[in-house]
Amino acid sequence: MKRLNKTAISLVVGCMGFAASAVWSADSLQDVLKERGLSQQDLLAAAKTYVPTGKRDEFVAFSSGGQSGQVIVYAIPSMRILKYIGVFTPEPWQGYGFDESSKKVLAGGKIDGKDITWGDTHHPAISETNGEYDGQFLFINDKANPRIAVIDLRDFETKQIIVNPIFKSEHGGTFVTTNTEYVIEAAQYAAPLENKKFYPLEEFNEKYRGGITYWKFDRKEGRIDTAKSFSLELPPYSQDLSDAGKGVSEGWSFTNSFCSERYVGGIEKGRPPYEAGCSAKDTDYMHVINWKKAAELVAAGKAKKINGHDVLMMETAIKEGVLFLIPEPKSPHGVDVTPDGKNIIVAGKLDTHVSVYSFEKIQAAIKAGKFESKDPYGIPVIAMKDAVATQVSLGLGPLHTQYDSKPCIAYTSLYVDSQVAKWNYCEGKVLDKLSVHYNIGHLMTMEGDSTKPAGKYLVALNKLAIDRFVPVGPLHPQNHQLIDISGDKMQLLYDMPLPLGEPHYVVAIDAKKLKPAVRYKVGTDSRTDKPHAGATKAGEERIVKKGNKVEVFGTLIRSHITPETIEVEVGDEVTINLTNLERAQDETHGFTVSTFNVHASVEPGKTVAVKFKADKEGVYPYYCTEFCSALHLEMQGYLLVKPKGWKPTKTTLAAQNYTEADYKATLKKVADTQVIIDSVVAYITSVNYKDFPEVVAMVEDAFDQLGKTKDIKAKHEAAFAKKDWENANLWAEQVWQYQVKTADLGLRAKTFLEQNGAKKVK
Ligand code: K7E
Ligand code: CUA
Repeated sequence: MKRLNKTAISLVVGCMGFAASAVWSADSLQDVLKERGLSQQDLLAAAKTYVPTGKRDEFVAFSSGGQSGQVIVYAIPSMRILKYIGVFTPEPWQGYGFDESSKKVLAGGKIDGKDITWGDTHHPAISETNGEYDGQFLFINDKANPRIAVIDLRDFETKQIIVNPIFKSEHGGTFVTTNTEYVIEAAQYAAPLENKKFYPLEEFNEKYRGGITYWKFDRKEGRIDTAKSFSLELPPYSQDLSDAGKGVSEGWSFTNSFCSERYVGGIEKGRPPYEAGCSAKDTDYMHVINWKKAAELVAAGKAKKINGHDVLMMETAIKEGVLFLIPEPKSPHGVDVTPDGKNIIVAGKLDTHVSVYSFEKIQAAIKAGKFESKDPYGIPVIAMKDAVATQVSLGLGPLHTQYDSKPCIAYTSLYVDSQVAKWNYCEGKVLDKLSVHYNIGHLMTMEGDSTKPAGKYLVALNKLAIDRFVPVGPLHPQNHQLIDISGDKMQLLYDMPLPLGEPHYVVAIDAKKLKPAVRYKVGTDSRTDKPHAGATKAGEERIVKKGNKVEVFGTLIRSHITPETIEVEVGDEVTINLTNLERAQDETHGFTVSTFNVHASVEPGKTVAVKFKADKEGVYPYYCTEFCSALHLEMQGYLLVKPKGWKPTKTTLAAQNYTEADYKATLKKVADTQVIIDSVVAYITSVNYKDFPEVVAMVEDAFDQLGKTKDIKAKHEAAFAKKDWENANLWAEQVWQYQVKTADLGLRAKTFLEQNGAKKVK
């Protein structure tokens, strides 16, 4: 921040007309401000968010993509979008849902045997170690079709989707326990827990249930272990958000509810709607759960199997003292445990107050057996006065709370007021309010739900954008607003339109904690993290035909696909395995075959398979879909689907007319290019390039490319000896192609070294 502030100050000083150095004269800056109608405040905000080319952001945010079923990755403070991660929904660019391995991941999300190709994602969560973000995994839920996904942050790919075996919808997920032992998922709309079981709404109180699932996360495998996961049966109160205890409250979890009235609306039956009946009472219930003890009870065999899944029934949970309720005012939404785990902050949507619950008081009441009543299911209810430390009136429609790096400081979103309230939960004091645009839902501070919030910035996730952006039709973009929270007063910095919605929650991590890979180990199946059965080494490309099954073992490297012709018979089942042999950073190749609805994104080292039935005779070009090199367009081939029993009548390809002069001209081009390569190599080896791992990788890759010219040189010389000008010329051209790739890499390495202060070595 210090650095940014300094930049900002010098810019402001510059625009005030003092002598300014360098390229931007005071006049021109002044002109720009005037021309664009910008204030000094705007300029300061711009300076705090602008990240110049080549520089990187400080935090990385993972936003729910709402109904898109994806995750949106963006950077803070620039708010530049970095990636969309396909999660519950196919994502064509990444081949997600168009290649075999990713189809399997998506198939994990099938419900009752049917594909569900959208998701209502709400709450992403980053894996934690000792309550701090560790940057290894990301989890996210699907509210509509109760599912959870696991994303590995080594490659930002979705690895697993699992379906909740007993819920029909959910909301209070995903939230992780302190060491990511469990991923919490709470139900939303009550329904019978048994699958495909009908009970009439008249039996709502008896047969409909809510619940919470604790998904066991196996960190070593990087997957949820469904067999070791369990749920807790809960009353048919609409369970809402959850949070895991930390510090003193570790081992416990907290889940809100609304509509604890258990109201069943029905305008068509003359009954007032849900919204009336579900907000009639002054309070709903917070569920307080000792998950550690619940897990022990399940391990001791005290759970009941429902749909093959361990469920700890309410009766057992009550008897064993793992489940309690506390009233909370009125239609609560967010429940957020403070970084030290001592307090739980709850906001009631229809109440101006936030309530600060004390974990210590809750424990004292439980120990003393001090309960004010029992709910209709026999769950002990702790009196609010025995659990609440303080209540603070913040404004209309308080929803969610996040924490600052400064002790006792919290930020709460005020939906109705369209404001963010900054307040002190230890002293119960409001400190500042800032208007946002408009109707804020969640808000998020950097690592703000961990035990070590990083402060600095806050993002307001506004439900409405209304007038903020150039109109794009009745469906507006979402508006994420960046707010500077480093000072006493909050400062609005930036409006980011998000074109994918509706995002509910977002989490942001210090960028330095993320350690994503730049390439895969050659032959990796990225969706299983294991070697791919179709992995192929250079020179071992082949086409294997067994009956009507054709399997291609191919490779990709700039700028060709091997094989370049695939011949099958109509009706054959075709599997094309492709391994990207590149080692250079960002040398991704894409792959598709015309009209067969397959696509693969093959990053360096990855192996991907696409599969389809060649059910129509014809000629289908295939090609690389990523602009990977100068000869990218030539990275092509033909799938020939022949009629059964077809015999060729013509056996030679159309001839070209190359001459000796063509061959000589190509040789000259080769020699000239070699001069460039030699000079680049001379530069690189004259400096300490070995101190730059990025350059070492590029140099290795460059020599790989150049190494291939040896055999090919032998081929053009052999053709030359036979006066076969066509082959002599074409093989010489191929030598040149490898040289071009070598030179390209070499020049990139040279530029990198020059820009990063490489030093001469003797
Ligand atoms: Cu939209 Cu957390 Cu699902 Cu609140 S939730 S706003
Ligand atoms: Cu490979 Cu384009």
